[in-house]
Amino acid sequence: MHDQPFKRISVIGLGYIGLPTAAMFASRKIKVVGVDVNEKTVDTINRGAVHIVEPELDLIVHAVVKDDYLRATMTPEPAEAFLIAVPTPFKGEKHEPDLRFIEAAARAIAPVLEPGNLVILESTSPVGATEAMAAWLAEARPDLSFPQDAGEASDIRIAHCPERVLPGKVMQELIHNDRVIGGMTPACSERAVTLYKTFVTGECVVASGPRAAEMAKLTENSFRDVNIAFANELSVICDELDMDVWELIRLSNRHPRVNILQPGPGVGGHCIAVDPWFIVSSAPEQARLIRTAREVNDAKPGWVLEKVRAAIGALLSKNPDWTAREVTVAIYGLAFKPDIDDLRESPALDIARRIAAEHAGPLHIIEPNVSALPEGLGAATLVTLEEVRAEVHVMLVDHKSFKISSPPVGQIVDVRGVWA
Ligand code: SAJ
Repeated sequence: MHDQPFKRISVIGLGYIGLPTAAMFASRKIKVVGVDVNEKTVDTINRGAVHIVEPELDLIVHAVVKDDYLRATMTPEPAEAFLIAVPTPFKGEKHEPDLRFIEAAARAIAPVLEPGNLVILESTSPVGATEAMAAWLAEARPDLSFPQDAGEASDIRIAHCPERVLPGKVMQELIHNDRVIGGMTPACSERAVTLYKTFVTGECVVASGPRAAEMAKLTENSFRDVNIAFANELSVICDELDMDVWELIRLSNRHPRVNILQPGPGVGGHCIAVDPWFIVSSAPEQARLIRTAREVNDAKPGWVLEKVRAAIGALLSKNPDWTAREVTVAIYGLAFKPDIDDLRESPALDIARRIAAEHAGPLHIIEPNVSALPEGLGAATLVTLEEVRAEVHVMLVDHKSFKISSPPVGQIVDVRGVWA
């Protein structure tokens, strides 16, 4: 029974992870019902279009909707497997995880669950979230048995299988990355492996349980955050010592067991700047390094702003008859990382907004991946590389087109080492 193929699955949450995953199953000729609370998202997908930018996704969604393998709806329907891919933000000053979207998804699918169904939590979650989800489902469906009470004999199988794909490479990484599968019982894991094997060519590695899978995902992103914090701290130390951090990291990385990541304007996106807090909030006394890494990375935009202020100040002291009104500042890049159009949780956008709020002169912004500026940038103008005319140049994101540009004349604040 465990290796019977799935004919109909449902993906709850059609965002950056849910939609590509739904499209991938549908491309393997499985009927997929996508569920989302946003009517516009549902309508867009049912037209065969996409509401997010991810290479290859638009073509695949178009094809699977046209061939009737993927359909979106706002109301859950019966299926053999349910994958929950909803956001897990944090809340409050203590950065505590906010599980309300998981709870809402669980309560939404509970009425349509049938014996033999598999429920997978894909959202990056704090340790214990899968068990909490199982408890919400059991509360809503006392007529069904769940693994927390019935073990291997349960009507419903439950597992945590965290997504681990990199924005910009989602469609390839979904297929090729290994998956960590944390079932609540061995039978739950086995059923989940059968599901993912539909399209995953990487290994499906079975963890001891959902808690191990939850913690593994948080650990992966914390590992990266700590490494980036190390690079960001080195960049601040090198600035103090008047040294070139890019040369330093290049030289150190020639050691066979050293691999330092790159400093930048701070850490953005919806994962690496969030997930480490889930570890900190479950073990606040013990997670000292992980917390400090978060603080180091979160402090970087403020440090960059100070550098911009100093560059404007240096220019004004060289030209005593100028005021800040005569100084044009150019900002290179707003996205949260290179070569994407995603501006959400972007430290570059945060820095640009803070400059816009306090600088009296013109602001030029070069962001080749967007066609209009987001709000909060005052009277800033979106210009091309060729159009920039500025006295202060602030390099924040190393987009491909910037890397081949020659260093401009004027005061330079380059936090990506593009013109170094
Ligand atoms: N960054 C640096 N220096 C670096 C690398 C990254 O400053 O050397 C910055 C980026 O500019 C960006 C942030 O870190 O602001 C995060 O970017 P990223 O490319 O490291 O990661 P994400 O957030 O796009 O995706 C991560 C991935 N996790 C790991 O690589 C361990 C991805 O595999 C996860 O699936 C994703 O988080 C997620 O959804 O959790």
